[in-house]
Amino acid sequence: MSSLKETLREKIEAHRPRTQKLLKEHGHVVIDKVTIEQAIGGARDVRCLVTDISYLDPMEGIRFRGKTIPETFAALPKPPGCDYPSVEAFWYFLLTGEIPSEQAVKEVRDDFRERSRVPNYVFDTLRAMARDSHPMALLSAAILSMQRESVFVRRYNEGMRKAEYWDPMYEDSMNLLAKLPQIAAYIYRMKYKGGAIIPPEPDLDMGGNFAHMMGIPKPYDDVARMYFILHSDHESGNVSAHAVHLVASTLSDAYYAFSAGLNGLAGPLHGLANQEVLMWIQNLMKEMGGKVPSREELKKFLWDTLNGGRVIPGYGHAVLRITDPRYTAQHDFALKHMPDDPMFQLTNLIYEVAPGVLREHGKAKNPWPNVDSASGVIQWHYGVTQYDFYTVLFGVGRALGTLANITWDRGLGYPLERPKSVTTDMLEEWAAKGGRPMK
Ligand code: CMX
Repeated sequence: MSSLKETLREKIEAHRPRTQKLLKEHGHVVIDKVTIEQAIGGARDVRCLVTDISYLDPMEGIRFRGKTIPETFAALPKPPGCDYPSVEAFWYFLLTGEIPSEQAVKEVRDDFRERSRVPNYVFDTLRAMARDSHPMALLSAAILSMQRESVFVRRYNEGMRKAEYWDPMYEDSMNLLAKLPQIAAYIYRMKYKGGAIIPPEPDLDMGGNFAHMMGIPKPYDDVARMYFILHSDHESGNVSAHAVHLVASTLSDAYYAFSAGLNGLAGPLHGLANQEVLMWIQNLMKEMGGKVPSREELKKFLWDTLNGGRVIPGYGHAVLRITDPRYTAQHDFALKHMPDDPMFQLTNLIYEVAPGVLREHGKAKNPWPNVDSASGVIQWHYGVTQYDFYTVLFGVGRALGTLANITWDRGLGYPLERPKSVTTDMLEEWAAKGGRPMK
């Protein structure tokens, strides 16, 4: 090992106890406006972001524009014969806070259709990438490859006034959203279906068209609508939403910003957890020789995971302290459409056993399932068994919330984001003094 790396290892190991001591003994000490624990611990609960698109209450879950998930599903127009609202209606609602008329939804759908042609170079880019690239890397690269299309960049270079920034951000967001389902479906068919691409069906709504391009019959169109809506937004502090907001705050365009958010979503503590859940369940089934585990066997598997230093994927949350209503919404869908599915039944068994184990383990502040816990099981049921694709579905949905947010960010002239960092020496000095007074 090089002396650089060895020296670095020594430095990190020598530094760790200082950070741990600060957290353990002085975590409550206030420095300016936050505690030492918040400064070191990922800014939990620091109220320093503003959005009106959605709000996450720890004890209730998400509200989109003031509406809970069931209220949102009930209020928005649905395509004929479908149980879930169209993504177009939801996009209108996220952007404006208003329930659109059927005519307004049709206009959004027509607008998306006109913007939906994906440039050929995007497909060339995807095909040129290594076949074993993760689908999230493919999706992020595809988005980035389209940056040259940015209307925002063109208008900015022409000398646009600040009050107009939201307009080309809206245009970029519409252009990106219109193409996203086709790009996602292309990645799926290219990677897992031998490149047998299904062309879009322009007369369908976004959810219907996505199901069609995936090659999966009804009710997968409703699965798509439900997924994209449920995964759209979770206020602004989560990594993907925050990354998009942060990058766009430099006046970077929607392509750069959304690609950055996808890269954050691809982490196992965030969106990739839906893939991890399925891998974890598959490992469990393998260990059980294919049979459904008993409660005791499941309990042991959960403990083995925790004792192996790993997290239980799909459980816990940085803000929520209840079962995630996005989990409940997917559970309700599964109960209606696939009650006898063995994986769904196993998910229910995990729900009965895992919270008790996590409580006994004593670390996770929230022992309840999050959005990622049930989502893979539904995909699996409809034949999408390639679980490394699941986060792409999350990503398509997440575009709705993040793009609505950065359009509003530019509309309200939110500034460049630039929090302040301090050094460990400073923290230790303030800890010794019992705090740093607000200036
Ligand atoms: N299994 C085991 N340990 C867990 C846990 C879980 N499901 N959830 C939290 N913990 C542990 C944390 O790792 C942390 O341990 P350390 O003190 O050793 O670091 C401790 O409990 C406290 O964590 P917390 O305050 O309850 O949770 P955080 O805000 O730090 O992290 C989250 C939140 C989601 C990353 C975490 O619960 C987790 O890792 N869950 C599993 C992965 C997952 O499902 N992620 C998806 C979340 C939803 C999404 O964004 O898509």
